[in-house]
Amino acid sequence: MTGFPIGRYLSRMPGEPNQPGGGNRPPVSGDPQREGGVATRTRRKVSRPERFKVLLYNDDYTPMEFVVRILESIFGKGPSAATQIMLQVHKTGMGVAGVYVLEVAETKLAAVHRVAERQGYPLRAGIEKE
Ligand code: TYC
Repeated sequence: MTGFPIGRYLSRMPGEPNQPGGGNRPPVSGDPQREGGVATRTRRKVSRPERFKVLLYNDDYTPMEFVVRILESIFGKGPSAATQIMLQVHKTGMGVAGVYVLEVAETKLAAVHRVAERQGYPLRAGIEKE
């Protein structure tokens, strides 16, 4: 067989087929998490980690080409998307460079400030919960 056997890792409700040692026994009445005294599931939902926007702010001194390069190199945007985001920031004062889990957002924010500072540009960025 080729490919990843994803079906083996899916949790099943009691009474569904393919339970180890189970087959099609009926669920133990009154407790949907149990089958024959064995816990088959501890959570029904996997919570999605919180996400954070990395924002870029406009200023009068940072060159447009530099902002486009940052959007390409740090945020993985293509040339067209990077230009659009840069122009959005230029025209409206702010734009979203990307959305990430907190640790990644913080790392990208630090990278923006590091490269801008190194070039002597006053480019500002921030993080906001989605
Ligand atoms: N306003 C800048 C200029 O005219 C360009 C710019 C765009 C600066 C986006 C910062 O986040 C920014 N050179």
